[in-house]
Amino acid sequence: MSSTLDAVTHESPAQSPADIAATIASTVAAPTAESVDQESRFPSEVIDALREAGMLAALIPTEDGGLGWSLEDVARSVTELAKGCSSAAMVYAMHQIQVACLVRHGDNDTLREFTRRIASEGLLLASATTEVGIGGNVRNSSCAVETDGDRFSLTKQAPVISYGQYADAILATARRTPSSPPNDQALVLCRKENFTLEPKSGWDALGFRGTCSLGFVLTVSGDAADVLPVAYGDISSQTMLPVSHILWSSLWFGIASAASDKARRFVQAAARKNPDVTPPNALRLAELTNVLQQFQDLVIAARDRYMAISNDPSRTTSIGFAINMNSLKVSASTLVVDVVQRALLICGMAGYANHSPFTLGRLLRDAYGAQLMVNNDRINANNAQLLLVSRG
Ligand SMILES: Cc1cc2nc3c(=O)[nH]c(=O)nc-3n(C[C@@H](O)[C@H](O)[C@H](O)COP(=O)(O)OP(=O)(O)OC[C@H]3O[C@@H](n4cnc5c(N)ncnc54)[C@H](O)[C@@H]3O)c2cc1C
Repeated sequence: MSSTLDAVTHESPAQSPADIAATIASTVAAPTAESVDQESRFPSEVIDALREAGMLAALIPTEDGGLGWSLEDVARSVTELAKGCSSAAMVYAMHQIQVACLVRHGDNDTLREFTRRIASEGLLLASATTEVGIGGNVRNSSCAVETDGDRFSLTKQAPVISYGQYADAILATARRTPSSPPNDQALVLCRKENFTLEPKSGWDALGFRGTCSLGFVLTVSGDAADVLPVAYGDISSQTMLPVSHILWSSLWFGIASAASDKARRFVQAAARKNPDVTPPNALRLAELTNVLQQFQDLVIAARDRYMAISNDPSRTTSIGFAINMNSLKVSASTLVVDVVQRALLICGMAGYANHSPFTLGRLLRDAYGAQLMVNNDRINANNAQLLLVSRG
């Protein structure tokens, strides 16, 4: 690994998780972001750097070999990484979402041993929750786990598995048995040595091009202990959904911060050229800053709300909390586009040009993905149902 990173992780132990992530963002992620985007390639340098720093095991308790970081530490790290490369930050965030589920719900010896392997071997986890024919309705599955004695098998038509071919394991949703209804789901640990991925679609997308989110047929068979014992509905409401929405929102805030930073530098450069006049777009920068502040406060408040109750299932499964977490996702995914667009208006052609220090093209393209990662229409439709029975 680079000497810069060694200096961060070994010679400066007092650095905060966000500082370590910021160093990786500026020394590894930012310099490779353009090639990751242009070539639509996996950000392997960044993931290697995170692995080297032990950060793939950030959420794993220290007694199991992890860093024992809090969700706040990881959320701040995701924000910092996104300032350098949103695709790399998304890979990191999606991995941490799966780790959070295993740490909280991987409640048998086999799964706990695998969690320790994530820490000792720096394993990377991916996710297959969406399904062909089901779309983003992730609380329903069509495929089913088939169990025979102490073995299971599963075949899933997955329209998108981000970085699936680079993952050491994939957590997939499925009906718990072939006779289960679509919403009686299990979460299944699919280990690389047990699965095959047959590519079904490529990934040449508008944004998040480095997530390599191809479609696959996932075929897996393994030890039945790799099927998480807890109902997926509980895993989703207590961990997967809140952690996803918090880490994604933290990431989108990082994209917005990077755009805001370009706009600020653009306005300051204009001010330096003509010190006697306040540049007209300084007012737009002030307006952008108001929105960015609102965005940051939204993300921090939601994160703190979850952290305060995350060990209390009676509260994380409440209707009010589900509405809160859904609203966070819809608001943050909309705000990120708003902020980057404002930055574009401020920077003008310098932001519109692809090869300028103020270019905003990649950030804007990445920002538009936010509203589709579980479509906001589906999330609002879910909230609409919940509000019919909410007591406020
Ligand atoms: C960068 C990126 C990475 C991703 N990585 C992964 C991954 O690793 N693993 C994974 O499983 N998935 C992943 N996804 C996909 C997942 O987030 C998508 O939500 C999912 O695939 C649905 O895709 P869709 O938009 O085609 O379908 P839909 O969710 O069906 O949406 C399509 C359209 O149908 C409308 N619609 C359909 N039904 C309803 C309804 N009942 N209520 C409201 N609106 C409805 C929506 O408004 C929308 O306009 C990723 C997506 C992105 C953008």
